[in-house]
Amino acid sequence: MSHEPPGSPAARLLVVDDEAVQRLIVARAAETLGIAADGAASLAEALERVQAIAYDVVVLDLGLREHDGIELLRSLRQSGSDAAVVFVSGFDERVRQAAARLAAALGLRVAGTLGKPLLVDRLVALLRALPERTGANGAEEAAEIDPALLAAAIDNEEIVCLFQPKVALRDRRLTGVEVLSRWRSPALGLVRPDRFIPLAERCGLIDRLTDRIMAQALRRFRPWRQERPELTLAVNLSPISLTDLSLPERVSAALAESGVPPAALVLEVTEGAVMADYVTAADIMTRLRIRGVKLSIDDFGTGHASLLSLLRLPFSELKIDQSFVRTCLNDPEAPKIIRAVVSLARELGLQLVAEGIETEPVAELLTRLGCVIGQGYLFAPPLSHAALDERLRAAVWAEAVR
Ligand code: G
Ligand code: G
Ligand code: MN
Repeated sequence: MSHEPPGSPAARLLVVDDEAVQRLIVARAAETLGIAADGAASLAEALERVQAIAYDVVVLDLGLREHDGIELLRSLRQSGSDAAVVFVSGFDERVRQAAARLAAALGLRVAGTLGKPLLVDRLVALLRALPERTGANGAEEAAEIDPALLAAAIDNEEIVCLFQPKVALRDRRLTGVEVLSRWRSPALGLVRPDRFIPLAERCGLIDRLTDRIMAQALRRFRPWRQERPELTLAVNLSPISLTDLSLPERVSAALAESGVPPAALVLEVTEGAVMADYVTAADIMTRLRIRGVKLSIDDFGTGHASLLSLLRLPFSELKIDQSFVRTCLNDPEAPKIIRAVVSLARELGLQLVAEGIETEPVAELLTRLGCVIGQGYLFAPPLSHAALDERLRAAVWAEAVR
């Protein structure tokens, strides 16, 4: 319980609990692992400490007097902390799970949850297996790429389209593909979209990039569609694109150029993109729909959109986010949420896609819950056009995925 900065590189833990005995139990457990432990008896004390010291672990009692402990999560995040969080609570498992989800949503690492009375062995096990560091709030991000390099790459077609299959869960039939782009840079190697898309957005290159990706994807897609008229092509849109009133014309031009019918194209947009400038987004989306293009809500359940505002827009598809899919076997809440989304989609006539399916048991549960279409590593990762071509031509799809 000292105020000195850590004298050694050993891990440092903060236990926040209003009961002195609990603080002592946690501190003793930590010390057996060589982890230095500080204690805070109140939220105020904890806030002061996390601003001063970069903790590796915070063990947080959710039932602090007059406070809910959740406030501390926000402060941790704001202070740039990279601490892993362990929740302790006498509340039921649902409350602990909700807190854990909140922390994860805030970008904090969750090490686990513990009930009361505290089982020291469980705590020690959690502390031994702390989740990997993400790098303090992304502060250790890779160096900024020169925008001129990206601009040249766009013109030189260094940005390539990969295609991830969407399949009907019942018979594993291919129903469409989603375009996920990659930058194959001679200078930088393979660059992932989470690195170059935000850069393109900041540097005013995103429209050019989107046009190029769309043109390339449509060109690749055309022969597949001619062979299999039921297939759709999904392209992700940047939120910036939903502020550009010329988007519908640009999309129509790309479609006309490629000879792909508008109904084969699905544009995926996230909740956040829609809510940033709702009126403009609604304008653009309505005009896209009038032109026959389909719209999909991507990463559904992760944004902060008002459900009503979202569902009044002319969407044709809803993609339930990977986070619900991945946890559906372990998190007792997830199947309930999925079932509710299934019935919502059904009522509104939206096609429902479950993303991030990695295992057969997950696919089976989702099918049972009423999901019709799935996407994920179980079926296929994002594939090059040549690889997809091969599998389509060989007609091995349905057998290969089982
Ligand atoms: O496939 P991957 O893990 O690398 O994709 C990471 C993120 O980048 C995803 O959120 C995906 O939607 C986004 N993304 C991938 N390709 C594109 C693209 O061509 N345009 C836009 N706007 N986003 C993309
Ligand atoms: O944000 P969006 O849903 O467009 O992006 C999909 C992202 O998910 C891409 O980065 C893609 O590479 C990734 N992805 C696709 N299938 C799986 C999967 O089964 N598991 C995981 N972890 N990621 C996946
Ligand atoms: Mn997507």
